[in-house]
Amino acid sequence: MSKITTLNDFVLERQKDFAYATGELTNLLSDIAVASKIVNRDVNRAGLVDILGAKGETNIQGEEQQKLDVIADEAFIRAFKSGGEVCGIASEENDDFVAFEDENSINGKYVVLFDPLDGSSNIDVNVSIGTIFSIYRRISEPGTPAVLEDFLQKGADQVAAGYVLFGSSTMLVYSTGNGVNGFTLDPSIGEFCLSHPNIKSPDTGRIYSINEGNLDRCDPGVKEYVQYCREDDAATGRPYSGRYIGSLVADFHRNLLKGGVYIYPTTNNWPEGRLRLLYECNPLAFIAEQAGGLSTDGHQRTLDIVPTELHQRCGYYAGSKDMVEKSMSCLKHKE
Ligand code: AHM
Ligand code: MG
Repeated sequence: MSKITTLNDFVLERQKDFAYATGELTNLLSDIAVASKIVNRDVNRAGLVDILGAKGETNIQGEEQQKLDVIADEAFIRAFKSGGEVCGIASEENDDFVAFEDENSINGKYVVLFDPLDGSSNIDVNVSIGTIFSIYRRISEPGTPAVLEDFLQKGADQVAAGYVLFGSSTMLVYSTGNGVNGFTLDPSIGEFCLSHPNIKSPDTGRIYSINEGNLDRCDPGVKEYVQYCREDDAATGRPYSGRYIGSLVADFHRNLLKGGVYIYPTTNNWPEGRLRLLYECNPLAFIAEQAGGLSTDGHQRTLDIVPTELHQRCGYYAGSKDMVEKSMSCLKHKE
C-alpha cells in the first residue's frame, strides 16, 4: 500500500523549493486548508441548516450576497488574521481591502486576494462551487499597515495561488510556481491528501466552456471560434463537447484535467468582461500556466496585466495551450 501524503506533509517537504523559505508561506497554506475545511463543513450542511439563500445585501458589484458567501468570507478572514503571516486581504465580497493592524499581523509578509465562494448562483441548487486565492509578497514595509499598492500587483508576481473545489469531493489545488498539485479531502480523517501530483494540462482537448447564450453579444471572433468548435472534423475530433457549469472553478478544473478551454469574453453587457482579474482570473491563470496551459484576456497574457483597481474585470480565455491559441487566432482574424 502506498503512503498517504497529507497537504501538511507536502507543503513542509516542499518548503525548500519556495523562493522565500521562511516557513511563513507554509503556515499560510495550512491556514487556507483549515479555513477550507470549515467552509466545506458549512457547504455540506447548507441544505440542513438555515444558511441557504440570499442574505438580502448586495456587494460592491451590485450582486446579491448569498449567506454562504459571507460565511466563507468570514472564515477565511479569521484564518488569515489569526495566522500572522498576512498583513491584509482583499476579497470579492468586500468593498475595499482590509489591512490587519494588530500586533500579530502588521509584520506579516503577505497579502491574500480571494473569492471566498465563486459560482454563488449555484449554491441553492446543489451544484459545485469553489474558493479561489492569490498570494503576493507585500510591497510596503513590514510593521506598517498594508496599502493599495500591495494588492495591485500583476499576476506574474504571485508567489502562490490555488483554488478549493466543493464538488463530488472537495479538492484543494495550488501552485507555488513549481508545478501544480491537487489534494482531495478525506472526510473520514479530515485531511487533504495528495491525489493529483504534478498536474499537467493536455495541450489540446475536446471541451469548450462558454455561456453560449451570450454569443450574439460577443466579438465576431468569439463566434468564429465557437463555430470552429462545433464543426464536424474527424481529424481534430470535432465537434467538441460544450460543457458549462457556470462555476468557474468547476469548469476550469475539469478542463485542466481533461483538456479544454474556458472562455468568458467581453460582451456588450459586460464590456470589461464579467470575471474579476485579481480574485478569479489571475490565480487561475497562474495555475493554468504552471500546468503547461495558457491564459489571456483576448489580447494579452492575463498575468502581464497591470491592475489599476481592486474589483477590475477582464475578458478570460484559459486552458489547454493549443485551444487558447486557436481562439486567439480567431479574434485577431476578426479584428
Ligand atoms: P460570482 O463570483 O458572482 O459567482 O461570478 C462568477 C461566476 C463564475 O463562476 C462563472 O463562470 C460565471 O460567473 C458565470 O457567469 P454567467 O452566469 O454570466 O455565465
Ligand atoms: Mg466569483
